[in-house]
Amino acid sequence: MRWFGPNDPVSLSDIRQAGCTGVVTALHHIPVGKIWSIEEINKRKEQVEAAGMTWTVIESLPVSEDIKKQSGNYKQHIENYKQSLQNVAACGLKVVTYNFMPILDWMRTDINYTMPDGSKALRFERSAFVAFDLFLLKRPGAEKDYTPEEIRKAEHRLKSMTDEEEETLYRNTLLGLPGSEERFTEEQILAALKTYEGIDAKKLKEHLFFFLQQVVPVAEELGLKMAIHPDDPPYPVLGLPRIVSTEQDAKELIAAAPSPANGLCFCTGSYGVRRDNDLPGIIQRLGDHIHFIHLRSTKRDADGNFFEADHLAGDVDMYAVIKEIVLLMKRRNISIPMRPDHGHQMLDDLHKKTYPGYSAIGRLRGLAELRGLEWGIYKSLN
Ligand code: DNO
Repeated sequence: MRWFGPNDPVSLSDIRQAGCTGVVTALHHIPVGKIWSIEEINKRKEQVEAAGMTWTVIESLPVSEDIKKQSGNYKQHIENYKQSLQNVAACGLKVVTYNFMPILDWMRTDINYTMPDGSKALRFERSAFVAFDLFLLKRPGAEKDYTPEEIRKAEHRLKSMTDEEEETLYRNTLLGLPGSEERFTEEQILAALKTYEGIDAKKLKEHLFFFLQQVVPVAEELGLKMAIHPDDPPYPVLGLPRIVSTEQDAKELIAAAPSPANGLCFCTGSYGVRRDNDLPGIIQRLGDHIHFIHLRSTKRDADGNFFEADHLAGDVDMYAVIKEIVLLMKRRNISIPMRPDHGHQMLDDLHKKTYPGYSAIGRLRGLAELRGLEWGIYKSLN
């Protein structure tokens, strides 16, 4: 399971009782672009080990905005990234997750979507998002990104919202970074968006490939595996390019710096939002480059909305996915780290304050179901 560090309301002991043998975590307190020191890495590692678990997967060693834009201090930041890789390898860590999404990480419009059973899920509602972009954020030029029909629906949606709902939508959409409570102000986000003017998908890919060509040889030498998390949702948002959304994107980034160290965090919840992503097929074709797996399922509809479903429900065929993973692990003769991604807020957790998607009990349910599925498939193949 993921652990956000000492400030996480879910403790290491809770995670261990869920049946986990390891956690994935990161040094969230170190500013993006700065070096992770051996001392800080070891401190975290010792905390995890003292709780009877291991830490081998980092989620995430973040890539700075300067690196994504090739602006300002990006060369220094790449050098710092390489140094951090040296340090994490020296401490015995194995997999480095990162992403290349401009400015924002994952995005949802609703973090309290009530499921029929009373639990709460994360949801992306297209009309609410368009209403946010056009009428709350008032992003210059936003109308160009939407059809007249979408704009009409967004107007209608806005009219149905109370002031409080507007504020909540604003807060949810700009929540940005898992593990932090911070959110962008309107001025900050508009200013940040402006700095991406002139950076289209082609350019952003060039920047990603340049970054990979610098860091992948270092990772390979150190025996580390790099695992890029896909875009969530897997398409452009707020006029920003998104370049890790499809199998084709994944193939291109692997080809840009060919190495066993250059790989993917295969997030079924993110890739799975697109109907054109064939998840079991991606595992078959790109399996040698899958170094870390997030298991989650979403349910989409024809209007472009989706919510996070139960781990074994929704649009992801979890049986087919896990079967491919089990076959892949047999073929490669390794155990690929994986975790239940997100979970519904349920039972006692409904009354607690937790990071959106990362309450304990919903993830425990996901973990239990996924582990059972994996075990059953594994047994049936032996
Ligand atoms: C969301 C997570 C992502 C992921 C980063 C990896 O819950 O899956 O925020 O950690 O994109 O860099």
